[in-house]
Amino acid sequence: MALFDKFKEKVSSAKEKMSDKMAETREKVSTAVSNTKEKLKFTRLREGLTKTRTNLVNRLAGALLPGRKIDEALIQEIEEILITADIGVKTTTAIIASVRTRVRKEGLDNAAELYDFIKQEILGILQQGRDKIKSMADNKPFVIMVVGVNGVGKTTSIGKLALNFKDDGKSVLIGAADTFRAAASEQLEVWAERADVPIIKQKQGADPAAVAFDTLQAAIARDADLIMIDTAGRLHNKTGLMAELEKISRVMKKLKPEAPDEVFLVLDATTGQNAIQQAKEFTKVAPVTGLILTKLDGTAKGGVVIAIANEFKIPVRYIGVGEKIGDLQEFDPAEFVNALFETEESHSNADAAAQ
Ligand SMILES: Nc1nc2c(ncn2[C@@H]2O[C@H](COP(=O)(O)OP(=O)(O)OP(=O)(O)O)[C@@H](O)[C@H]2O)c(=O)[nH]1
Ligand SMILES: [Mg+2]
Repeated sequence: MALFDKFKEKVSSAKEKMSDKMAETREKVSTAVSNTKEKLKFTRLREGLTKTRTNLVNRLAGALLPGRKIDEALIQEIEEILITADIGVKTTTAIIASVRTRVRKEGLDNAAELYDFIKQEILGILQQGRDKIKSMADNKPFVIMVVGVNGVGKTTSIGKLALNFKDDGKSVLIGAADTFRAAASEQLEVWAERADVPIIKQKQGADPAAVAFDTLQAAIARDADLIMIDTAGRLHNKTGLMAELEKISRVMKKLKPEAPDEVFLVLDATTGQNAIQQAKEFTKVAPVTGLILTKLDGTAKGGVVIAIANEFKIPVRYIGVGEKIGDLQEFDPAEFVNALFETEESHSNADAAAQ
């Protein structure tokens, strides 16, 4: 009996050791998977920003050569690079003013020393307004309404976001409140299928506010974490369409007084300064709480993200770096700046500056 008990003890201690080992391995695998995911995400971002890097960062690196003297001609050259990279006159003027102050105060004379300074200035701009980001916790169902002009990427972004949220373990419902354009809800349905999330829709021409109401009602009944409402593309000067957005919000408030919790304005980065104009007009008439910048992969005008963050103090929440479902990334200012500035030139400049 005693022998049997000893044997049992041995087996159970071996089992415990094995399960400890398995837990350890599982943890190692999950850390490795999440590290790989992070690396892949960064690589996609880096690739997506290639054209903007060529247009902005490589030109900056070319001007801020180690040993080059800091003089008026250099400062004007930097100014021109920033403006032509779609950072906008207002934001460029602010960056140049900081550059001048720094040069004067610290008596800098080596151009390479400005490279890192400009990178930090840009990071500071991108970090503005981020303390206003609302938490989704204890706020079920969180209501996100997505607005913007035609073709900027509203529907596509909702599809990609649905997958992001689902991957985070959230239950999502999407509402096809673009009842205006033919085939709009079918397009959203394809995305919903890809992300494997339910969609609430009505026939073309139905009242968008009724679709939004149904979606929120279904989310409450199903105890869903969040809903996203797709809306028809509209111009800020079309009063009927703008009133429609207001009506969607008003109707949803009957079910959840604080709805919509977020209004995301989608802007197409390839339109450069036009995107700034759209943001100006939309923020006048709609309570925009966050921005989604799409199509950064196809453009050298990615500098517009910096201009928009500076002018509107509304946080950029997501950026689109490709057409695939995984290509909408949560915007992280530090990651964005690192991906943008990571060039061969930047390393040689930093090395030279350190010497
Ligand atoms: N390359 C690239 N293409 C994108 C991105 N986001 C959206 N697109 C493309 O932009 C086009 C328009 O996207 P939609 O999502 O239909 O735009 P929308 O704002 O819903 O358009 P309307 O409903 O007509 O107002 C599609 O061909 C998308 O594939 C992106 O980040 N990168
Ligand atoms: Mg659409």
